Amino acid sequence: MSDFISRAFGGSRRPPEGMEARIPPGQYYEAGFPVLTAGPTPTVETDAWSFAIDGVVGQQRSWSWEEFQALPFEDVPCDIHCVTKWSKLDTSFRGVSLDTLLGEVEPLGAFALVRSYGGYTTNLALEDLTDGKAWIATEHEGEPLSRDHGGPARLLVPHLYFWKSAKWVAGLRVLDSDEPGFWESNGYHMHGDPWREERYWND
Ligand SMILES: Nc1nc2c(c(=O)[nH]1)N[C@H]1C(S)=C(S)[C@@H](COP(=O)(O)O)O[C@H]1N2
Ligand SMILES: [Mo]
Repeated sequence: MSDFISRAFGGSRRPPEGMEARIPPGQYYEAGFPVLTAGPTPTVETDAWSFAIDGVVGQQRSWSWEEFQALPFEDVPCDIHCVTKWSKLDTSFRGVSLDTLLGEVEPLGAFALVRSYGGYTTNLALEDLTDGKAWIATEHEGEPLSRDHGGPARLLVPHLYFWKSAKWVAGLRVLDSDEPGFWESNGYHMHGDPWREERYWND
């Protein structure tokens, strides 16, 4: 009966047939695109936006919006997984690979603390940001990224829980050691692999 009701209202939490294996343990299928933001949604105009890499690097660098547009963009088809248990399959973004950006600064440390306009931070190992695993995305499904979803630009790291994909991204600092960001200081896992259910500190 409850299954009938959820189907009747289009709210089935079951993935379409054949896609079950793409839902990590403990997650459910979400057809929409929920918005999850801790705190207010910042307004970031493209002419005031820049992306900067500093910290332990050979040379620090920043890109204005205009400079960023001249970089090579890639289409990124992907599945995304939020720690609040929804997974969205077969979505797509367009952005610049972190390989391109980090390739211009000569990183000397193995970790990064990513920062956003508005103050959000999250930490990642550089090995989770390189080799075609992470992008600075400015489009979602062919449209400019909406403000709610982090526009004008967000980090996209589809292989980790989506809290690592910082919205309204402003830059990253390369570090010698792994330092917790906002959620990681509040009980969430330092790494966040959805296939290993790395949700909280002791997972
Ligand atoms: N700047 C910023 N980035 C953020 C967050 C946030 O609160 N602020 N929330 C994170 C969390 S917990 C998730 S699940 C995703 C949600 O992205 P969405 O709102 O586009 O679905 O953004 C992540 N990036
Ligand atoms: Mo999340």
